[in-house]
Amino acid sequence: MAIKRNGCEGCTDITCVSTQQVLSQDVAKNVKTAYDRVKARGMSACLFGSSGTCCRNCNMGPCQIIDGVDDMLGICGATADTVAARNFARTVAAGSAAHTDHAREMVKGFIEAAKGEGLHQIKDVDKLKKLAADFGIVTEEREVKDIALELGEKALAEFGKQDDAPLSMLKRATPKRQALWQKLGIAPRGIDREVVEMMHRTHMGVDQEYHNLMLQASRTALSDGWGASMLSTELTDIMFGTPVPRRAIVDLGVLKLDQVNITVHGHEPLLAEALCIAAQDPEMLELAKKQGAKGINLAGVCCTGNEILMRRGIPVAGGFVQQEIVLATGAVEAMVVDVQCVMQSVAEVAKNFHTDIITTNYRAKMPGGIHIQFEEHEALNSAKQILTHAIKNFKKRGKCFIPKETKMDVVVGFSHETINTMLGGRFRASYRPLNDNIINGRIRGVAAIVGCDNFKLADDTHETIVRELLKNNILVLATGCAATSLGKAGLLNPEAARFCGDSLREVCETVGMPPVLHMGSCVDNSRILIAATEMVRQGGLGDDISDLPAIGTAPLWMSEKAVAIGQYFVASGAQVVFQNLPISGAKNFNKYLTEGLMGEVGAHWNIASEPLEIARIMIEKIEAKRDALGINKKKERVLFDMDMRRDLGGGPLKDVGCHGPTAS
Ligand code: NFS
Ligand code: SF4
Repeated sequence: MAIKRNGCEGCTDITCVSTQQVLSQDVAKNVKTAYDRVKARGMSACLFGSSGTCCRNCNMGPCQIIDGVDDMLGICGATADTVAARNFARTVAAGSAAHTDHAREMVKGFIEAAKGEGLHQIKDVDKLKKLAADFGIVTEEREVKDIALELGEKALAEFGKQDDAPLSMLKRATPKRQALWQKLGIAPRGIDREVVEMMHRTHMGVDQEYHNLMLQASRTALSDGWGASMLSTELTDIMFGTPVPRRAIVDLGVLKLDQVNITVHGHEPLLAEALCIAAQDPEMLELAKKQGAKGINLAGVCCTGNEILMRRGIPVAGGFVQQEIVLATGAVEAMVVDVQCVMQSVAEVAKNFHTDIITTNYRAKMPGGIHIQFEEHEALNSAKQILTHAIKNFKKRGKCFIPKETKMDVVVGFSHETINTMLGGRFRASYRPLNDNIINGRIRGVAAIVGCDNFKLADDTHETIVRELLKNNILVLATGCAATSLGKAGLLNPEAARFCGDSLREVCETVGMPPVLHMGSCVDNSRILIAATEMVRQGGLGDDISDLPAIGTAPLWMSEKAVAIGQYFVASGAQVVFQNLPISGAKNFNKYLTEGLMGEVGAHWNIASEPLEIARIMIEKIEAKRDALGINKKKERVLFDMDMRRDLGGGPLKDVGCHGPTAS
């Protein structure tokens, strides 16, 4: 049920229960949110902007192009296809740049950890050795520290690499995919280089052929997915531990009345990890006590929240669309932010309360925020300085409202490694049982639901799509804010098996796993690339990602990063469905993205505006892949043999004891 806000005539309908509860309170009555601003602006989005045909790449413009109308070319003669393709490619470049800069920080933090300097250590030595092997590093009879240092330096070199050899981690892709990238000339060479070349080629008067522009857009996106993001995920796991299934809670009810509430918002796990460690420091706990608080309650927002949720079980208060609402409770002493997806409005909302917005990264400051630079080389001290500031705010807390009832149990922490043991049991760790379940039809296929949420569209879009997929026995992988919203909807716990079709329900119940597997932050979409490749390698489902009965969607995409992710999925052979893309004003380019790419990379973009339509497309594409693989012939039930039952019974999920929404 949607509500209108108190005292707000024109507010948009809000379907999220915890958001409704907070905004209908007196304490939030002066808070203006993005929902209000969306409503106030109405549907007045610029037609040229939303259809992709506005160009301001030089000062002869801005030019607004109408496809097929001679007088409405750019001053330079640029056509609608060229302009839309350049804009799209720049979006991919910006998204990739965001992941790249994040990843670079992680590599630098990793090098410090390898040197034994600073707060963090090497936690996952097995994973370190595996990744080192991809970089051709000798690991036998060597100290962990030496391997890690060599790996860190080689990883850092991937960013500035100037030769034309492909990035080291591309070797992880299927042989067929690697050959295709080589043939098309889109195997990324240096991570930074691809973004720079993309910006150059979209400069006025350079690349004016949309197919050619898209080749570089693919190469740029691949340098993100198989380069920056994958490096970031892997090195973060090595440093902070590879996620394993664990229980946690999400939604605004995770805030605590009697504790100092500090929300961590943004993306880089170095800061968040340091805060987690500092929050357990006796000195900090003592300070909190002195201020009258019973403890320090850290809660995540957006992807930084997903990082510490996955590895530490720290609760997530909300996703992207709830960043203002978290503050509107009046119960937050400080929101500590770093980079990406932090709305400038949080500083405005905070003005209504005792809350401070603490910016911590020199790249990202905002008016009204307090800047305390987070120094990685003295991470603990930096983190304590930030916490001290927040804790001292506790006494100033005035009236507040925490929607205590709205919190949901989740089971999270499904790294690509976990999937090996999840269905495979402890006797034979592999993707074989997953593949077998897909081949025998119990699981029809795999859908990845990733990316943001977005004020322009209904909050429950993810839930609507996923429920439909589950009914159709499709296993769902989730990351980013999509995962948070599915968690809030109760779909990330094993009880949600009841929403599945019979055969998927049986699989989930046998193993005790949720039907929606939370795989992490948006950077962790690289885990999905690895998981998909592992499915191919296991055999029986074709010889490339493009053969798998698998598909992705980012239905509520907001950030440019989501477009970069979509493009690296497509260039890796996975179909994606988005709710809209700014390409509709360019006929040929639109057709190329939504059809033509298939002939080149074996996948293309799909666009559908309604949630159920998105689900329908996903189901149809998955079934079509099954037909092509010839695995739709045998429809009869295949009973588990003894081996399989034993394996399914012995998986690690049993140890989590994950059953039901019973958060306290
Ligand atoms: Ni992804 Fe994560 Fe959320 Fe979207 Fe932003 S936090 S990196 S971009 S909004 S999912
Ligand atoms: Fe106009 Fe061409 Fe300049 Fe773009 S590059 S603003 S289309 S003149």
